[in-house]
Amino acid sequence: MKTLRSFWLAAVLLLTAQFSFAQTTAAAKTKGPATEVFQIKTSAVCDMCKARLEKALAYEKGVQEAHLDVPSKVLTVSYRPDKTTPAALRTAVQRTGYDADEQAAEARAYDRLPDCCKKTNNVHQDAAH
Ligand SMILES: [Cu+2]
Repeated sequence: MKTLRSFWLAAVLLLTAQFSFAQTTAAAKTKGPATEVFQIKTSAVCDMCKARLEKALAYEKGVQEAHLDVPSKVLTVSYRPDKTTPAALRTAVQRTGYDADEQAAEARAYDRLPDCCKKTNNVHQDAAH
């Protein structure tokens, strides 16, 4: 009888310990490292640019999500500040062939863009566009 009681006591203690352990790990998971959001004004002009930029940013270290709004040309990036910086994200945009805020696109990357995606193309300089 005595052994049975200590067995139950041990079992209860073990269960409580596991329960609190599970709770702390769950809390750590939802908290995690902070994510920051950063916006870059680009020279993107169409949906092809959007796909190209979002894909390029998705492969960047520390980027969790990238979304380009074509009408405003603004690229919104969710990133991990412990893995990357706004400056690195701007460089990634320039390397893809697009202006990033006041900084001009990398010339060679820009040259590789299809004609329709170049900001100097006439169709993009029309007042209508
Ligand atoms: Cu384009």
